[in-house]
Amino acid sequence: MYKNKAVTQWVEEMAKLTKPDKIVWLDGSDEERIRLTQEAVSTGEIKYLNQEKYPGCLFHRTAKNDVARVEHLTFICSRNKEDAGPTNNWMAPEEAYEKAGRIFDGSMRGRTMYVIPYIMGPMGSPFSKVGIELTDSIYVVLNMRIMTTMGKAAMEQLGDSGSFVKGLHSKADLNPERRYIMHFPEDNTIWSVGSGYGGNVLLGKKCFSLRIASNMARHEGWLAEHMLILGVENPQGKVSYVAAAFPSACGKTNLAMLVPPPALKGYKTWTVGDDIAWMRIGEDGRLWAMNPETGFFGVVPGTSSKTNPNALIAASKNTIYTNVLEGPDGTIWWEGLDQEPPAYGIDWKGDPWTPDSGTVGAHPNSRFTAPASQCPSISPEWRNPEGVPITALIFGGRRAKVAPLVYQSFDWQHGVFVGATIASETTAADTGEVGVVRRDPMAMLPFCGYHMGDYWRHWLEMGKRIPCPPKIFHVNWFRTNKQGKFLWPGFGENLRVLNWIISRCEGESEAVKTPIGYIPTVDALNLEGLDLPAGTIESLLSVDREVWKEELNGQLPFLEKIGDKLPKEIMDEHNAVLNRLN
Ligand code: GTP
Ligand code: SPV
Ligand code: MN
Repeated sequence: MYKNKAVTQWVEEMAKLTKPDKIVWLDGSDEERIRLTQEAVSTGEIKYLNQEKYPGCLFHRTAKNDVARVEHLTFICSRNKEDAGPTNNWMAPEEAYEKAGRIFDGSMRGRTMYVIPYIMGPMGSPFSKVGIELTDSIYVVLNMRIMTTMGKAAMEQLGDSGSFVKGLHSKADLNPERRYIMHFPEDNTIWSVGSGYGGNVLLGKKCFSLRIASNMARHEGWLAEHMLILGVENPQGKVSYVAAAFPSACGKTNLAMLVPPPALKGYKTWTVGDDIAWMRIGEDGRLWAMNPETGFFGVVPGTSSKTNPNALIAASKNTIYTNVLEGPDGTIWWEGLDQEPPAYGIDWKGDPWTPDSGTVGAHPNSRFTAPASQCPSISPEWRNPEGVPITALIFGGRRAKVAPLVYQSFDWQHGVFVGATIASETTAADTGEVGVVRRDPMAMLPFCGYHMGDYWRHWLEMGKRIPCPPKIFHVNWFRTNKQGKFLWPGFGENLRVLNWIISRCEGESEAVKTPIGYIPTVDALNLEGLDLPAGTIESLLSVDREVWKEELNGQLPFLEKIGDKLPKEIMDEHNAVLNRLN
């Protein structure tokens, strides 16, 4: 079946390096899934959850020093350092191959190497791309089965072409001192070693679909973005699609699965994707977005029947749970679930836990891997090979102060500036410190595989090439009051903001022009049935001139860091806001 010469040669070469006991080529069949699951269960790598309560669900705990992406160990290994830019770690390709190669050398001894051919994007779509991941982890195989179209279908799509992304992964000894996530954009190659955590090892996701794909997109004239894709159907049955970029653990999955509040009668929402969007200019001159993944690798804590019922249903069967609290009798629990915690359990570290332990049971970055097809709100268009046409692009972040609930940019160039300067408080999705405000342009700081200045230039050029570009907005669900409580109820109620955004694109709703952009008038937002304390909406929509001047000042060190490649247009927009404020 696997006659592809380029693939076999490369697999042989990698096997020579890693020295597995055997090589297993995966076909993606159910028989194969069952066999591998049983094998991983027999070694203790994964556990079956209570099959009556959670049919088809599995549980896995990663090493306690291996529970999130590791930005400080992630490298872009372009030939020229300049091409990785000032926001990425860089290593010369020869040095990187050598350094990681030493860890890969013999790392699969006594283990099996699994060959996972996979497609990012719908099978047969001209926009889909093939990758092959070699791994010594069954956990990775089982996750890739959910997150991508893998096996025979992918080899068929590849045919005898040599055009595929080469991904090599080994857990090696899971030593954080010997852990690297290396990207070689000029070779379409990813080498990941020493980790077993999703974002570091499911190579189709961030490594391929963002870091490598952003490089391809730049040269081929499209966009690979850290964006959810959502359709909003109005009571007349018209569906408008938005794509939104928020930094990791800042609400993409939640917005993608939004359930309309009862007060907004007749509205429906349709999930197309929750993390990644590949976007191209369509024949009709609009921007079309496609979700390259087939599953959700979602944050578990905070997921409840109140916040995200669709995620709970999507993850109720055939799902892999990683680093949640393990309760008695094959049950699980996490912080924020609307169910009492068990009287005792085993926490994410593998230690005994009770509700009185004073520590969290589930890691804040514990994750579910669930098939997208199981989501009740999954869009009928989610596998459309062309994708869906985008009406609005939305940027956002976690800002306790400063940013209003929503504002609209004046035009594409201003919108690119808004995206380029988004800032957010850091979360548990990376191993670094949590809660520090950092600039995270387009929510791509950890995922842009090339120079940030060139990336902004690419965005600016795309704007000139799209005949009917989407309008660009900014949202912030996380503004707090003096007591530190969220002012906006968020979750399903965010539809009220989306409706304003969509009607702005249709030229229908009211806004006030402010120095930072268009902000809704209080009456333009439909707040029917929402019981907010007096003055809340005014605070949410307020822009403090002095605070914004500070914000602009705070952008300068980051903009300076971009150096010579900082597009003049970005600085022009920065100065224009400053002038409007003065
Ligand atoms: P990644 O998978 O890391 O890219 O994260 P994500 O952007 O998909 O974030 P996700 O939707 O998983 O949300 C992360 C956290 O933000 C969860 O704890 C949510 O409960 C919380 N959150 C999401 N939406 C809202 C909102 O509208 N308001 C508030 N207050 N919290 C929210
Ligand atoms: C993110 O951190 O943005 C994620 C999770 O979606 S990971 O796959 O770890 O990157
Ligand atoms: Mn993400």
